[in-house]
Amino acid sequence: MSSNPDAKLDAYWMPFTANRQFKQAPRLITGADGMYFTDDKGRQVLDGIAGLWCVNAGHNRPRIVEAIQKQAAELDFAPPFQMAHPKAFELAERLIELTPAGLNKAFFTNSGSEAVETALKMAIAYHRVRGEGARTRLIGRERGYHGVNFGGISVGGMVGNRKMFGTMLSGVDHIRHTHDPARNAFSKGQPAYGAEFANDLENLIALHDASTIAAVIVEPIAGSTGVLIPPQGYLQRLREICDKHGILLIFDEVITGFGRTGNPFAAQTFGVTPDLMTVAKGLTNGCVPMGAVFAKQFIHDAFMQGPEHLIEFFHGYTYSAHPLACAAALGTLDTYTEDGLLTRASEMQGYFAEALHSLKGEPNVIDIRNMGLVGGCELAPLPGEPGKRGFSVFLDCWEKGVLVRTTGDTVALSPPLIIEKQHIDHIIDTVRGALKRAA
Ligand code: PXG
Ligand code: PLP
Repeated sequence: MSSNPDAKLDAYWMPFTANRQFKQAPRLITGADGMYFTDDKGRQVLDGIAGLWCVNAGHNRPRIVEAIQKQAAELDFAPPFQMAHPKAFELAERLIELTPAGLNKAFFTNSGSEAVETALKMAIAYHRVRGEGARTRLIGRERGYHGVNFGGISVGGMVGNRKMFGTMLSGVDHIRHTHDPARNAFSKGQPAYGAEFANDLENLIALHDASTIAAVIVEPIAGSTGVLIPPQGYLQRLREICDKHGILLIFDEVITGFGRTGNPFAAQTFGVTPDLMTVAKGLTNGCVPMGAVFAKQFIHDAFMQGPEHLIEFFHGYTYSAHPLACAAALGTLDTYTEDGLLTRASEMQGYFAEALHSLKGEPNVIDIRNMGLVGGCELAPLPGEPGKRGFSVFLDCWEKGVLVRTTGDTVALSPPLIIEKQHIDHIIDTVRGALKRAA
């Protein structure tokens, strides 16, 4: 550790980490700039996953750094309940210029997980304020990731995130995931087969009755569970079914938001507009924690009744619209706009897709999936040891100077949107070497 070589590793209980393994051979990052991290040994490591799907503009961007520094000296904190500061309004206005038409109210949180809880509560409360208080059920999807709080793990579909934590929210059900390698393996972009998976929602409506269902939440592209791209027509079908039955559609765009798929939001790429949309990560380029929920006007307006001195929505966080986060987000939006980053993935996706799909035929590669600047390369698991081959590829790439993410036995890539062709080549060559060594 460069700053303090004597620092101990005991006290920090690390999140989503194999703590004992990590502490035997720590991987410590001490700096970052552009496409690269610096580690504690002074090595440059190419960032293949935008930190953790969040540093979309690359690291250490001057606009963002300056915005945060200036804000810290000007206004450290302002209470967000019954009070506000100007940048919160400015940010909301700037954001709704980018969101799909109709999503024109912004509610701020501090993370994707909190954005999800907020959206779920908004959905249930929306029905209630309209006199449909029986609509309390929430529908998620298998292999969904919606953060780690109780609502999110309840609608989520990652077994590891659920099995340890009891019974979670009641009244939640799930539609099937759309991963169908038998029909869709090695699809480029949206797979051709599987729109009919959306009809699962009709089955759940037949079972529970629409009058008990508040909302459906899905990621347009499932990121954390291995980059699952929606089949052609699938999201459209979900939208139709929700409309038919008065059910709100929530898109969780925590990963897909802010340029990942070649448009500001995946809703625009896929041409389907949800009623509520959650974001985080790229909102501040990962620099200060922040999330948000975007709501359609009609949802917001349903709350705006009753005496005007009363609070309409009993929800919010001490740090909602924190001044530092707002400043970071404004600096981030400036950077995205100046560098054309919110559409850059559409320019780079062809090259990225070709490079990624060139891994077909390497040892144990059983599927490759891509959209915009997100990609997944799925490996056959080691017999009886799921996840181990993927993890060894992750460690090998790190040793060779490239940071990738593995989820189970899928290698996930989501590089900063400033990526150039030579970086793509470097990432893919490194993964290729690791795959050969993991054979
Ligand atoms: N929704 C989605 C779709 C996400 O991808 C969250 C909510 C929660 O966001 P916060 O900010 O509370 O972490 C996420 C987060 C991975 C990985 O393994 C993915 C996420 C977080 C950490 C790891 O790929 N996504
Ligand atoms: N726990 C206690 C005891 C609190 O007083 C508060 C907020 O005032 C919270 C939790 C919630 O914290 P936050 O608003 O940062 O989510």
